[in-house]
Amino acid sequence: MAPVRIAEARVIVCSPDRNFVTLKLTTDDGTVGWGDGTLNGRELAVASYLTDHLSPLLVGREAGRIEDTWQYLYRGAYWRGGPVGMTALGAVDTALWDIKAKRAGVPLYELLGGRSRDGIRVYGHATGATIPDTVADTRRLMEAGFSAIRIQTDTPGTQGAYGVSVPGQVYDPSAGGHLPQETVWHTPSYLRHTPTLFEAVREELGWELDLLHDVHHRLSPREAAQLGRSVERFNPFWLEDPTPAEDQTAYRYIRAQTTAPLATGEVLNSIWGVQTLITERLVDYVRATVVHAGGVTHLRRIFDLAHLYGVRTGSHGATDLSPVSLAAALHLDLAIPNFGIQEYMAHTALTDRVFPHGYRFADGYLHPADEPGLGVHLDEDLAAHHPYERAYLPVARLRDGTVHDW
Ligand code: CS2
Ligand code: MG
Repeated sequence: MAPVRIAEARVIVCSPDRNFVTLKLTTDDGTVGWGDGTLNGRELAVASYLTDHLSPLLVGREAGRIEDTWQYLYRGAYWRGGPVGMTALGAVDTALWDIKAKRAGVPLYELLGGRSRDGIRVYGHATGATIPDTVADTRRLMEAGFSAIRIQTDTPGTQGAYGVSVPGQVYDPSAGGHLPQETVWHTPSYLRHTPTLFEAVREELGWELDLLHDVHHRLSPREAAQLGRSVERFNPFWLEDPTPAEDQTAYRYIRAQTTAPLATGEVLNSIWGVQTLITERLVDYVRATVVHAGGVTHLRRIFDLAHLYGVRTGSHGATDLSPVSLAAALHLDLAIPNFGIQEYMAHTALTDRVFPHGYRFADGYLHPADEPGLGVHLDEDLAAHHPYERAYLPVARLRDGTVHDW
């Protein structure tokens, strides 16, 4: 029987409330596979990498040779890795796994070892301009069924602390317009304020709830150690990205100074980028994702390495990762032995309409679709009504104007 081959590779860039890059692979027997290629603020770089460089290599290839295609595109680039290349490769890999599962007539998780759990525990996002606002938002999410909640609040003395959304709106830091929004950051204010946020939530809502917090790359190792020590008594589930993640050895210092659990990896895109963090047990959770870390194939490798060292998963799942990426993440999360938790920042209703999907939220858990493949697709007719709009992530500056990590 002749192998099924890729007949068409198409990239759709659309903006249903925010920009997404989606790869559609179609085989010569008509099977369609979908992949997310969204890189927030640099979307068109991935779209071009896919359209201008990878698509000509994909048409005619056997769709079932996923590993061979991964190695061919990764090593064949010579200039391997990096966020753009690994996001493009992630889109191809995810689409090929979608095709393979559809042709096998099973949900993707069945090809990844089957269910290791019934559902995927997720964490929600409580935000507020003030601590009372964040406490109230945390209570709202508890009542919605979340047992793990990330808490973020504005910090007096700063302008635009990370993670605080406009009340009633889905959090999305990418502002439209022709230049990035600029925010003002002040670390001493943040180090003073954050423990009081944890204290207020614990006092008001108790100790059962798992509390997460995203530092978002903004501290030095010493400052991160100080923050860790100051919140240890509130039993955090994790402190995320305490320092810029690419300096993996900074975590040696932080780890030695505090028992606060640590999580990082959302901006890292290969097993080599998390190798030290995992093999030296410098983190408790690795946050790499399907879309930015080379797809299902490579992310599984990262998770298996993490399993060897007692590190659990906690994949990134913000609104700038499309429902295609989230759907794929859920299948992997369902099968791996060292699942920790999955980030779930619900998309807007419009995004959900443009990306019809079968995954569903219930009582603090997400459940992947049980249909063959990923259980998600892009409604191309609807998507065509929402064209790309240039958008950037913000840039942070210190009070003296120095550019800082946003
Ligand atoms: C954040 C993200 O969800 C998170 O943990 O770090 O919201 C991140 O800021 C965005 O994905 C950047 O595009
Ligand atoms: Mg984060």
